[in-house]
Amino acid sequence: MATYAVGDIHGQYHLLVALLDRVGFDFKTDRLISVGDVIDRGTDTGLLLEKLYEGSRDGWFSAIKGNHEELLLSYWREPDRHRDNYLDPGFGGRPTVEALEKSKKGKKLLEWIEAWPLYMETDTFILVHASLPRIQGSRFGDIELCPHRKEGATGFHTCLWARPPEIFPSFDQRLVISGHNIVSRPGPGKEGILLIDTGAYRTGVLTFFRLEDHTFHQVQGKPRVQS
Ligand SMILES: [Mn+2]
Repeated sequence: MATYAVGDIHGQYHLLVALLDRVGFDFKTDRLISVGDVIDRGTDTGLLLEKLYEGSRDGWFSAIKGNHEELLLSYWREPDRHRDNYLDPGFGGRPTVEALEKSKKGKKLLEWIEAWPLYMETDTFILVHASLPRIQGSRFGDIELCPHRKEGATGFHTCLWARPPEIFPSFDQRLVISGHNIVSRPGPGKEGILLIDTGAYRTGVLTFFRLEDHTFHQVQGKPRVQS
């Protein structure tokens, strides 16, 4: 039995399938946790979401939210307000919207994504898409702050949008595992933070980190993105 954290997938279904195969993933006993940004950019976002939704019902898949999931949900609630940002080709929301509109399960998939938490924790790890908040010493711990921490007028959530140098380790010595900030080699970008997003949608490299033995597993292929 193994638990894998996977970096930002961004619709690269074929890379995920190849990597699950490479590690010999056992769908009965192994677990896969996404650090967010499952959707957008990739042409196969719809297929990916349907498979992972089944995976969550079967118990082998779970995910935390990324900034792309947050903006999708904002767009769904207030399309006029968020259309330009979400559907901007640089952000890549269009294939997700098209897939959800086409899918019979569209509404179910959205409700499922809405239920993804902002972070997950174990005795030794904390998974958060971008970063834990910087504040410490309040009556909340750093993790408890995550759902509450908003920045300024933009409303951007630190846990989902933070960029270096504004990324912070846990204050309780647990290892933080994050995506969002692309690295060419996965590993500790800064003490106490493990960055595992290898930019699959543009590099074709998707990365798993196995929690039990701290090993990295990768596959390289051709990215499939909407042109
Ligand atoms: Mn991100």
